[in-house]
Amino acid sequence: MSLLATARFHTTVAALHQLPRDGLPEVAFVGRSNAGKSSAINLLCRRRRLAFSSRTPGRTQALNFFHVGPADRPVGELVDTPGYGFAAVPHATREAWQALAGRYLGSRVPLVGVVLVADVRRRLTDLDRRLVAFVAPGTPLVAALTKADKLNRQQGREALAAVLAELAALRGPGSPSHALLFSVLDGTGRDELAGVVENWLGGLAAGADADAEKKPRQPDGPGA
Ligand SMILES: Nc1nc2c(ncn2[C@@H]2O[C@H](COP(=O)(O)OP(=O)(O)OP(=O)(O)O)[C@@H](O)[C@H]2O)c(=O)[nH]1
Ligand SMILES: [Mg+2]
Repeated sequence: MSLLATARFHTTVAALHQLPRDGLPEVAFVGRSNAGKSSAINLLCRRRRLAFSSRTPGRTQALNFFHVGPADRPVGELVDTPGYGFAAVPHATREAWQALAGRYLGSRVPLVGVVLVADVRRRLTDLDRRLVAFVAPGTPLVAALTKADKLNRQQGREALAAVLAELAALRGPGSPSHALLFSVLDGTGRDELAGVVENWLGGLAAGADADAEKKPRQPDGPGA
């Protein structure tokens, strides 16, 4: 079984002090309200209603954590986050989320990667750019340009190229950034994004080498 197929609900977090303290690597899914974050998590994990997706924007109101890995020994977390940019959310709620998201994305040590989910038809919006600026420079980020089924191939290619260029400019050369087309309707990008997320989480295939220790860092390698 693939690592992501083992995903199950772990916990909901509404304030920073409630964040898990187990140190497991986390991959966060962020993006505008209704962009398709919860749908993307469900497709990656091959589950229908693991993360709740909905036609009602603003449904996800806190950080929802999902464990992956063997049942008795989770090896990582997927984190579904509240969408931003939904006008009907009260101002105070919006401010609270921005404070939570900003501190979470900018300083959370176990955060090993960020999936920015964006509607391919809108590309990146100002709110997405602000979000990208929150992410610590060393944290890798991939933009999943979802609802790719709504565009033809040429339009999709153009959007992808534009977002790749913009991310590179926004984040600078030292910050790993990538983008891909994605669709929950036809499965575009599913395997590529699953590979990226599993790689961030340590590349452990659940079961196979789940008992193996993580390789120690090269003593004289970068970051030693
Ligand atoms: N056509 C199409 N629709 C999609 C795709 N992904 C998501 N949707 C639809 O977009 C709507 C919103 O999806 P969600 O996954 O709930 O979006 P979200 O980003 O989690 O939204 P919030 O939790 O409110 O921030 C739903 O009606 C989904 O069915 C896609 O790839 N293609
Ligand atoms: Mg959601």
